[in-house]
Amino acid sequence: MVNFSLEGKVALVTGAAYGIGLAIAQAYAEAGAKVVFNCSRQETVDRGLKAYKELGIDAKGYVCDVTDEASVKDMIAKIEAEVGTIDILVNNAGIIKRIPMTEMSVEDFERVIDVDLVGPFIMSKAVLPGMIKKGAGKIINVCSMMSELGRETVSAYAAAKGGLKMLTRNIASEYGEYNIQCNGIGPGYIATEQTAPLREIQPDGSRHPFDQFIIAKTPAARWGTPDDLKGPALFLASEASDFVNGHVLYVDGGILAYIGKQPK
Ligand code: NAP
Ligand code: GCO
Repeated sequence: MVNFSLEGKVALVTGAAYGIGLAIAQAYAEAGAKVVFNCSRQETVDRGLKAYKELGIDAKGYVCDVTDEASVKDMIAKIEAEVGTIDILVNNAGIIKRIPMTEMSVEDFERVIDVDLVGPFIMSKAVLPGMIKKGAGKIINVCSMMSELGRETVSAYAAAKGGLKMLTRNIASEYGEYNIQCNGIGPGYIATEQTAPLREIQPDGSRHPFDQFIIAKTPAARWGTPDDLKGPALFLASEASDFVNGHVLYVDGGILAYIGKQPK
């Protein structure tokens, strides 16, 4: 029987206090993994610990900014001492700044690149030695529609997520011989706090124009939910995907396949 179990595995999901990361971590816990997570702020870690407790999951949380290599190294050492070698890393932590490029500061551009691209590099570099020593590992990078497509106001985010797709392929290329698989998961438009501004009900009670746009661009005719990521993320973390490497699995309701609803 195909093995989707994560019994005995240690899974680190960055930024998993809520949203997509929490859903992925919940799926891993339900499959038997020991879940650990980190956020850059204590209050977010506390919010996450409360959420895991309410789900009946014994998760451990750490305050760690994925762009701070010294803090990341310290966190990985603590996890290895307190929990065990990390078998599964999900680079989920991410930010977005929606600013027209000509109005975006270099500082804002660089911060998005740091969190969404340099962070996954730092995190992956920190966990790879343990995976090599163990002779197995899974690294899953949370990519995006913007790994494939551009749109107004998200230049930094698209550059980061496009780079993350290629970092995924490079980790797969460089470490595949150690039985380490690195793949991406590419959510479509998912209803989380990050996309809440794009779904705000308008003063006249109508749906946000962008909300209506995404519904028309999605064959499934709906926004995704974090729960839609659970199955694909479990597949990529389990032995079931041991010969899948350097792939980005898009979970987008069909957006990337669809030109958009034609006018009636
Ligand atoms: P979210 O609701 O904004 O949550 C982001 C999480 O990342 C928070 O827990 C946040 O906590 C943490 N975080 C942010 N910066 C961090 C840092 N420097 N170090 C450590 N943790 C950090 O995001 P989401 O919508 O669930 O998205 C999760 C991932 O999926 C992101 O990579 C996003 O780009 C990607 N994605 C989202 C969608 C979507 O439609 N929602 C679609 C495709 C891809 P702190 O602020 O306390 O650090
Ligand atoms: C945006 C959205 C998207 C989603 C996601 C799509 O402003 O276009 O935030 O970028 O977050 O990345 O896959």
